[in-house]
Amino acid sequence: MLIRIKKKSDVVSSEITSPSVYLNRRQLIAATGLAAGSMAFAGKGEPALQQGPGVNAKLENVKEGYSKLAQNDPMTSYEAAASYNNFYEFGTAKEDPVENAGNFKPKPWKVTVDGLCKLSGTFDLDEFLKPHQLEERIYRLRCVEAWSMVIPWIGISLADVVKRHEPSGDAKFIRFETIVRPEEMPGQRSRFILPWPYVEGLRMDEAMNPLSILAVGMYGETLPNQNGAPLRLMTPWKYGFKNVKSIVRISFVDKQPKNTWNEATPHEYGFYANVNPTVDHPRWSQAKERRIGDFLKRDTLMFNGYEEEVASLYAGMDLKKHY
Ligand SMILES: Nc1nc2c(c(=O)[nH]1)N[C@H]1C(S)=C(S)[C@@H](COP(=O)(O)O)O[C@H]1N2
Ligand SMILES: [Mo]
Repeated sequence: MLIRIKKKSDVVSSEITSPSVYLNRRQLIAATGLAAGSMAFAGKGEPALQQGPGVNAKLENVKEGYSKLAQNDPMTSYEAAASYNNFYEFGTAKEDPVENAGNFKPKPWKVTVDGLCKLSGTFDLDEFLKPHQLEERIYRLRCVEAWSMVIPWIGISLADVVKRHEPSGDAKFIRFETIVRPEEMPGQRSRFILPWPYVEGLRMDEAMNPLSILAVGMYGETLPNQNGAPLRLMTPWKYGFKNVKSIVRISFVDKQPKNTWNEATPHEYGFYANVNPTVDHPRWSQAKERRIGDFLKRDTLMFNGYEEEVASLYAGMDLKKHY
């Protein structure tokens, strides 16, 4: 089922410029190597960069989906979106994921759906995705660190996934878990970085909101490893850390799940993590952000600009308390 919401500020796919084809020398070498079917650059000083466009598989049968961009809010280049990442399983520096994720194997992949639902089980990714329509969604991504991007994701509606697996009335939250594979994810060899696995959660009504998707691709192609291949969450009104990558388990639960960053530093990161320019991080202001590629900072928008779509979910809640 395709949910389409048309708003005056929508931009249709045909108006979107193609991803930047600029690649630096190292990326060009890696991309060429990969395109020729060679993984020879892995482990030889040149990381096997999963850089596109054209390196990852092109996704077919993608519907033009909901996209809400302010005018003059252009897309981030593919190069930036695929090389400036947070994915602590591969290291804590922004360039670590692209450099260390080359040996990660997102295929074959299985997803377990369990907990309070009728259709539970472990599914091959293809089987899990098959009943659903792929859609393109161009969303702003606002990291809690006060930088942002605009990325064209391809994914499936999370609400459709929920409906298909038929949660019981007791299921109030969904919990998502990232894969644990320390042999392929060097960051996971240290438990001082974060407690593994990385876990995130949503309240059921947040999961059912039409903006929530499970992404399998970006810029027309399957996700690069560093962006959370092969399956990651995307909730554009929340800080980036909610958008858990490389998901292997989806559980329907009755209690609010403990999410990783809240466990790690509860006074800094909560469960809701809604983008809110009026609630500062204890160590910095959230009023402004730097769009990657821009020089000047811009104002951060309430709910990252998706207030119309999601504000009603939090009616009556004190957002200073539920940060
Ligand atoms: N498993 C896992 N998921 C994760 C993270 C992480 O470290 N591990 N980082 C989060 C943070 S802080 C952000 S901002 C986004 C970044 O997504 P991107 O690299 O695709 O832009 O992923 C989120 N998902
Ligand atoms: Mo983030």
